[in-house]
Amino acid sequence: MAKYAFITGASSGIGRATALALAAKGYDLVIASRNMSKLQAVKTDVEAKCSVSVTPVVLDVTDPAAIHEVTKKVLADFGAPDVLVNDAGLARGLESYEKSQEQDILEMIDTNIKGLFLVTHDFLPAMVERNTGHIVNLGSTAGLYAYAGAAVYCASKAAVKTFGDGVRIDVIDTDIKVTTIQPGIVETPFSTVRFHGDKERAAGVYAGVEALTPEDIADVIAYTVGQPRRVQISDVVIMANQQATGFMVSKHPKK
Ligand code: 8X3
Repeated sequence: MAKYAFITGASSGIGRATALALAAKGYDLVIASRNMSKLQAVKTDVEAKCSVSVTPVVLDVTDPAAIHEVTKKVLADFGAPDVLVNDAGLARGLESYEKSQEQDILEMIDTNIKGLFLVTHDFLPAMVERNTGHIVNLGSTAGLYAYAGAAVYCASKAAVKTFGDGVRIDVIDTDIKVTTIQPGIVETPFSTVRFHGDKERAAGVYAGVEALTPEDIADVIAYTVGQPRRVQISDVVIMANQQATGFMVSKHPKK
């Protein structure tokens, strides 16, 4: 097998775009998400454009036993990943914290924090053993700048940022790289998921804003991954042009 990337959250949004971008750079892929039919569609898209091998695997990162089962099989079949993209993540709700739902709080923590930490925990020993590999974690501008109605989401993305900084210290003697990508407003199914399927409300988030595209972020990830051995890009913050801080966007850009 050529170099390969393991990508969580790969069936849509930034994860899907990253699969296409890394395949275009010649990486074989193991793509993971909860939905096999969406993964199969990504595989078809990738294979139409690139001559790489694509292996879809069903994985719910909120289920530690499922993570262990999948990572064990992937390590046995493919060895340590050359690139691990921890993209699976979500926001739920945009209410004041006192009005937020416990289930939403737990789902964000289980996915954005526990899932990402455990996937990394399962792969890292084999990466250290091989003394190579690149971990790319999807944080957010929300992890740098809190905004109203998103205390837990913002805290979870701050955890991703700090986790990456900590792991980078722990692997300082190795050739392993750790990068935290912190995108601002990107037009993906993110807001529809946040609003529990309310597409109209989700569309309102992006109305009147030239949001980033998943491909904008995937290009940056591919650039980060393509650097020479000596270069470790630790963090990348990417905002839309009419954006400042986490959730502040202008819907009245100067003409
Ligand atoms: C998503 C960025 O600003 O839409 O992580 O919450 S924002």
